[in-house]
Amino acid sequence: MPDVRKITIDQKIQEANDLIADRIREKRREYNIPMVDIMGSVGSGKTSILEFFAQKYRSSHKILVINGDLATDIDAQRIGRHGSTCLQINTGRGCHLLAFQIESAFEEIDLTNYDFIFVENVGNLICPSATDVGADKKIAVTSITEGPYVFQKHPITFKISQLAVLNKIDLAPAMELDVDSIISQANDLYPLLETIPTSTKTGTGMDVLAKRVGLEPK
Ligand SMILES: Nc1nc2c(ncn2[C@@H]2O[C@H](COP(=O)(O)OP(=O)(O)O)[C@@H](O)[C@H]2O)c(=O)[nH]1
Ligand SMILES: [Mg+2]
Repeated sequence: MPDVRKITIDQKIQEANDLIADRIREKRREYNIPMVDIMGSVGSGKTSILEFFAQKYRSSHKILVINGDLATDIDAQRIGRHGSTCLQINTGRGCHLLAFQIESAFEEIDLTNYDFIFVENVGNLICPSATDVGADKKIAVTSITEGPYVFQKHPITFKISQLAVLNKIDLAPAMELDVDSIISQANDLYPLLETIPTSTKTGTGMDVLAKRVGLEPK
């Protein structure tokens, strides 16, 4: 009889990650700082949303952004210009952030200086959904320029998200797409998920989004 053993490394790595994610949540509870993990394809508007918030809430909130990117610090630089602190994590080939990277980022800063943390995860709508980075909420951002099928094609991502964003609605006429019908399609597919239509260019929906993520005006 051959000695064949199945070693579930993936599960162990996942368990180790989840322990760190719980530790992150515990630490944030101590400091009373909410944290939101923003997922979405490259170009959907994640950084633009964070720039909008950094600018709008710069005098009322102390926002920390942790940016995941394969190789550059372009997004951190963009957001940093609006006054938020940004910590850049380059993942190389890693298609999503891991909890230990967030925990290491926390070691670089004094958490008492912040009252809200955003994580901009690595740009894609698949891998980040599988990993807990210790946030309170995961938000899935898609945009009208990605076409009408994104909600259908990413069931896991939208099922595990607490909130979804359909960004770039100002471009709906150019895309010949109807925002209401995409939103109602999303509502039919994921009845428990709220999908907020936004445009970072016109500001449409951005106040609703801020409220839902917990960035209340102080
Ligand atoms: N027309 C339009 N362009 C947008 C909107 N939001 C972002 N963009 C543009 O889309 C491009 C990608 O946005 P970015 O925030 O870098 O996306 P990310 O890769 O998800 O972080 C940039 O050129 C933005 O100016 C929007 O609501 N409307
Ligand atoms: Mg970005």
